[in-house]
Amino acid sequence: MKERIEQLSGEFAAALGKATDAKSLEELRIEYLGKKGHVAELMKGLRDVADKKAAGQLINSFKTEVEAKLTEATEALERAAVEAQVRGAKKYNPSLIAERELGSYHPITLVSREVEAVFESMGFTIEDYAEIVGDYECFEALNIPKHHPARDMQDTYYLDNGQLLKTHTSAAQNAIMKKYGAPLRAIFPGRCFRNESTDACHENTFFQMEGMMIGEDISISNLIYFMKTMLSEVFNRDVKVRLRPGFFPFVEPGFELDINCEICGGKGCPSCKNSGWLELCPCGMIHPNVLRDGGIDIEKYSGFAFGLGLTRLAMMKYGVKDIRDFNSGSLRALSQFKSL
Ligand code: FA5
Repeated sequence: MKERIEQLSGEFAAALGKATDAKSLEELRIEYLGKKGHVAELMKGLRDVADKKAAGQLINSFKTEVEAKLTEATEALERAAVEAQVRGAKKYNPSLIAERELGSYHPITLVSREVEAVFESMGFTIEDYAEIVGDYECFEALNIPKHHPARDMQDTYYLDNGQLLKTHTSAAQNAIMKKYGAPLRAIFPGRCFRNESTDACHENTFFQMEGMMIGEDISISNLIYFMKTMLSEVFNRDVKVRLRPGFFPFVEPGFELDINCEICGGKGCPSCKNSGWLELCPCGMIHPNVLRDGGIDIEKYSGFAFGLGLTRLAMMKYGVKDIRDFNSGSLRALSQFKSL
């Protein structure tokens, strides 16, 4: 009996090695485990054996081994079939586990993190702030009283309760001054909204990053130093910028910091409205009224603030010609930032 089982075991192993599909595995199962199969034939042979118990144990362990190996081979075949189907799947099949593509960060997130790292290394904290704010935070606390003509520069979307979608990250200045007092160094990135027509460099929903530094003896030189450091770190080289006077009721003096258009190299194109320059980061020394409203002692402290156009910075850094691509949701465009 023992010799016969050893012989069958060898034959089974050889046949299993050759069985490459479900049909041949099934044939093998019938040949060994079927009603008239080898195991049944061994059982019949028990009649003629003296030590029935030992022989029965041998037959059982052979049967268990055959069953286990057949199950293992069947499962391996099924797994291979599913994997092949997933790889070459043409039709939707809810039972298949689809291969998942890795996502990627949005370019605004990438550029925001870079700027955050630069300012963090210079001792700035990063603050988060609401997108829905009150008229006071967005305008009045920034020295823009009701009916002031400067309100015309930033039309927005109003809610029934009188609140509004913030037009600029400056809307957080007052709350942050009240939260920390002086001295302070903080940046606060955020989404802004404006009710205006869109074009290659204007969106109705875009990102800014506000920065504020308040302390004793803070001057325009500090402001220029921080702006230059941030831009050269983000672009990894010196970039051409120009500083010109700019009017914002919440700073005095105020400046417009423009960047040479990286899309056309300064020749003029739709991305820079054919001027060769793109308004990127208005800034200035914080107006005493704004400091006072924020609870800062204006006899002791002064400070600067800037409002970096993050979405425009991403345009310049990555050479994106049309700002509207960022909100397009087009994976074809956005997946290009995967490797950055
Ligand atoms: C402001 O929003 C001021 N709060 C900035 C500021 C902060 C000035 C602190 C002084 C001190 P402005 O409206 O220019 O300013 O917008 C700032 C930047 O945001 C622009 O230079 C531009 O880069 C970006 N920006 C403004 N409007 C849009 C828009 N519609 N689409 C995309 N980017 C915009």
